[in-house]
This record gives sequence, structure tokens and C-alpha cells, in this order.
Amino acid sequence: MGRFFDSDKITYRSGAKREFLWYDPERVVLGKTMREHLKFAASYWHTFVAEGADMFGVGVLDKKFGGVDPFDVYRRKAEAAAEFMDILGIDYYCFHDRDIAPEAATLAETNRNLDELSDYLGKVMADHGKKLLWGTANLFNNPRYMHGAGTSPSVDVFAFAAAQVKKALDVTVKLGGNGYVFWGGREGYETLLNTDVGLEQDNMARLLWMAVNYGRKIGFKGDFYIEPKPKEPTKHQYDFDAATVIGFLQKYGLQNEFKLNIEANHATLAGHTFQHELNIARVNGAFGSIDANQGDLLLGWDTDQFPSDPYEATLCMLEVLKAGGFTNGGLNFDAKIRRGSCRLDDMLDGYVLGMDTFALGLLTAARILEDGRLEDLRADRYASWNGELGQRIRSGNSSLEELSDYALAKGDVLSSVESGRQEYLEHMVNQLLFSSDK
Ligand code: XUL
Ligand code: CO
Repeated sequence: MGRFFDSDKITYRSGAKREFLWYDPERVVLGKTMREHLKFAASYWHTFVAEGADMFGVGVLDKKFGGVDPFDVYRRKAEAAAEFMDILGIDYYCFHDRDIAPEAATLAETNRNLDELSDYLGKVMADHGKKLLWGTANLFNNPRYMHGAGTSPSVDVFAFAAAQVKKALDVTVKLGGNGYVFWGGREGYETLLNTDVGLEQDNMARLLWMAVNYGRKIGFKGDFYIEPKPKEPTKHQYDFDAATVIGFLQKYGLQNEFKLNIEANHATLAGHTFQHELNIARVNGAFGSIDANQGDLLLGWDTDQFPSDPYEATLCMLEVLKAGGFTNGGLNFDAKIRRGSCRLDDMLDGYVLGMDTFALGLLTAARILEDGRLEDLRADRYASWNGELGQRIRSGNSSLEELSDYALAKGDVLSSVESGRQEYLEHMVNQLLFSSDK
């Protein structure tokens, strides 16, 4: 039994009251262990900070972990985090600067808090063999950021945000972080009546360039990520979705400096599927990391539920496998238990659910790739592009004149249009998901 959580280590099919049914960390799938494939991470903010308050009610969980004075509370959070991750066998964690140390009256004092408490966190995590997947700066909570941080109309606020990013990068590098995330919750607008979109986007790009230059100068070797989200808290966020962010990065010459951190619930808020967002990132060479969660399609906001849908997880893991797996990224559970799940140990059930859902997703995605039919059918659909004319167009050596002559000579092209066979493919995915004998 742990000091903070009433649980022994949770393992694969142990028969204990909490066990993994599919996540078997050392099982080898397509040449790598499940643990290496999935690279699970715990989100510090949802798991060790947020107490279940919502717009209509106060918190229902105590996450002081027995601490009394403020510093003691933060030190205990670090200890509880390491214990929690040990119980689940999770190797990575992610945090915002303000999750791990309290903000004080002045920036200098806040930075001192962060220095002291991040030293302690780093020591606890190193003692338990835990690694930092990514760090980030919370540029959305404090009232100074009400109109944005990197996109604030106030140059003073922009400077404060830059100072915060500098410090968050220092801490991320000190703790050996593999990544650094920008999520622009307030980088957007409420009304165009008072907003200079052009200047705000130019300024955001300036902040990102400063972060890249500073990060590389202090020896940060990991990946920078942008995490797209279309709205909430801002009505319209500039990092709307993967395609929008890729266009933005290209406009400002940042495409080689940033990858994307794709979050499932942000995808659905943008009117896309999780698979769509991952696919757009992958085909543009921008796939980086994942915030794993699940939205409720009947609700219009970011519910951040633990993933429970094996179908979604399968389509996600198919994209991850086709991207060649994670390099610096991983699978961060940016997820929280429902307010009515009001015991600390319910968080263990949330993680077991999420980890097993993704284990199922990995196993099924591997089965789909090994089976080969889906990939073969997709390739067949484009077979004409491997023919003589297809090759000439692909190499940029054709023209409207040539194709007009070709189409006039050919006459009918409808007879070369094949069926998309969507229902056949969906049935095949179900077969690979659910039939034990395939
Ligand atoms: C908010 C969200 C954030 C980022 C980090 O929707 O996803 O927690 O992941 O700032
Ligand atoms: Co997120």
C-alpha cells in the first residue's frame, strides 16, 4: 500500500481488484515493447493539482496530500506524483510552471519558488526513474493574460509572457525535458471589433522564435510543440487545428522548429476526428506528441475524459505506427475523472481505463498493419498514379495541354473509377478489433 494512494502496483492480469487487461508493458508488438510504443505520461495539472471544481461548484477532492504550509503541499504533490506513477508503471510526466510552484507577488519571487520546488521535483522524479515528457508555461490563468499573452495588445504583458517562457524553458531543460509545449488558450480573440489579427499573429510568431533561439542556446535538444485547439477559453483561437497551425508555421518560417501535440478532444471541438488531426500532422511531417483524452460529442466543450473508446484508440495508434512511432513525444493523459468520481483512488481507475484503451488500440492497429488488407486496398486505389501518365504528372512534367489531349482521346473516364468500398473496410476493422481468431 502506498503513502498517498491505497493501492499496490497495478500489473497485467494479476487478478487484483485493479489490473490491466491488455496493457502488458514488456509484451513485444511489431518489434518494440508496449511500454516503448505507448510512452504514457501523467498530466500534473489534472492529476495532482485540480480538485474537481467546475463553473457551478467547488472542488470535491483534496490534493494537498496532507501538506500544511504551501511549500509542503507542493513537495508532497511531487512525492504523490512519483508514487502514483510507480503504481501504474508510468515513466513520464508533463507540467505547467504554475502546477509545480505557487505564483508570488513578484516575478522574481515566483521564479525563486520555481527554482526551489523544481529542484525538489527533479530529485524525487530522478529517485523514481521518471522522465519529463514536456514542460510548458501557464499563460492563461493570471488576469494579466485576459487579452492573450504572446498576442496581448499590451507590450508589457508580452514581455511578462516572454519572461515566463524563458523561466519555464530553464526549468524544462534542468529537468531533462524531451519537449516544450505552447498551448494558446488565450491567444485568439473574442471580437474582431477590437482586434488586430495581423499584428497579434506576427507577435505570436516573434515569441515562438525567441523561445526557439533561447531554448537552443541553453542546450534544449527536445522538440517544441504547438497544441492546436479551436476555442475555449477564447471564442476563436489562432491555433485552430493542425492544418491552420501548419500554415502559420510555414508563413513564419517555423516549420522546421515545431511539431504538433495533438489532443483528441481538441480535434472534435474543431469538427474533426482525432484520426484526421493526427493524419494531417503526419503527412505534413509535423507529428510530435499526443494529449490523450476523449470528449463527449453531446457537449460543446472540452470535457477531457479518460479515453474509453478502443475504436478511436485503434485509429490513433494506426497513425502513430505509420509515423514511425514517437521520438521525443509520448501519450500524455490530459484527462480528468468526472466530478462525481470523488475519491483519489478513482484517478487510478481513470488511468487504468486510458492505458488499457490505448493498449487495445496498439494491438489492433498492429493487427491491421500485419493483416495488410487495409493498406493494400488503399494503395490499389491510387494504382493509376504509378502508370506512365501518373508518373509524368507527379514529377511535374505534364501540362493542361497534354492532359486535355489525353482526355479528348480517351473520351470516357468513368469506367476507370473504382468503388471506395467503405462498408467493406469498416467491417474489416470490426473483424480485426473484435474476433479473437481474426
Ligand atoms: C487545455 C489543454 C492544456 C494543454 C497544456 O485544453 O489541453 O492542458 O495541454 O497547456
Ligand atoms: Co492538452
